[in-house]
Amino acid sequence: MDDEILKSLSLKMEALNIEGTLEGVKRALNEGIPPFEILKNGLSPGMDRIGQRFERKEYFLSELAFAGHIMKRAMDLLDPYFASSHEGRLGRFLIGTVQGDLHDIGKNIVCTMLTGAGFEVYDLGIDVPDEKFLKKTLEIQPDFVGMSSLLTTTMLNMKRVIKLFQEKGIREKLTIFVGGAVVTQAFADEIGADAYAKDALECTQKAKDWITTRKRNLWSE
Ligand code: B1M
Repeated sequence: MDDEILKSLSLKMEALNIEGTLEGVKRALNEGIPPFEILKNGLSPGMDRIGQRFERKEYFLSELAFAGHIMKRAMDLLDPYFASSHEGRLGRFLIGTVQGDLHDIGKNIVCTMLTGAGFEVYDLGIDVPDEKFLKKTLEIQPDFVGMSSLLTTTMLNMKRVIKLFQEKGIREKLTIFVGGAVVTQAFADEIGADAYAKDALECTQKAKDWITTRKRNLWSE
């Protein structure tokens, strides 16, 4: 039954049927399907197929943009569920989408889930220049810096930011997370990030694990 509801939701999303998608999300919530399941097995597969149709030139940029709009409206329905737990302040997490990249839906979900889990999140938004990551890092001294990238053309900008932190002598004070559709564990290792997360749930879980095992503020050392 859940599978059917989620399959139907993904097809509504793929067809860019905004009313059907929002109704599908509400129906899934009413049926008690966990919000992250709705995202992972309903909305995201629909988005993936939209991307594939874009590659096959069946959809164009206007459709991609509309898909982004539908997804944001769907997330308005899911966000309250992600933000519902309060575990206190776990640590400070600075995050942004790297320079040249305008995709923010996944990054925003990561922000919502981290906030819901009890992290203090500072979101720099999209198309964030390296210097802006550095400036805010020096200002707020976060435990974590997270970078998101969805384009093969922008993923290497993550490496540049890490290099900048190294040059300024603050790399070791930070736990650096990277993620986004094109990023892999191998790439994270290659550029010297501390952690890769495939989705918002894994990012939140890994950040929690990290903070509970480390238990100290590296900026005060
Ligand atoms: Co774009 N786009 N897009 N797009 N777009 C992709 C990414 C693409 C894969 C589509 C395709 O061709 N199949 C392709 C990239 C190919 C590549 O580089 N390998 C692509 C392209 C080519 C482009 C343009 C270049 C198109 C053009 O202009 N010709 C252009 C680039 C603009 C730019 O950024 N400079 C472009 C533009 C756009 C829109 C602006 C129209 C719109 C984005 C709207 C917005 O974000 N506000 C858009 C959309 C909607 C997509 C697709 C269809 C959907 C992205 C999305 O929101 N997914 C996408 C295809 C796809 O990804 N399947 C595509 C849903 C979201 C929940 O998933 O963002 O992956 P995701 O986030 C996940 C995880 O990745 C992870 O957690 C999230 C969920 O739990 N995660 C992290 C994300 N960040 C993390 C950070 C972490 C940890 C985990 O730690 C810090």
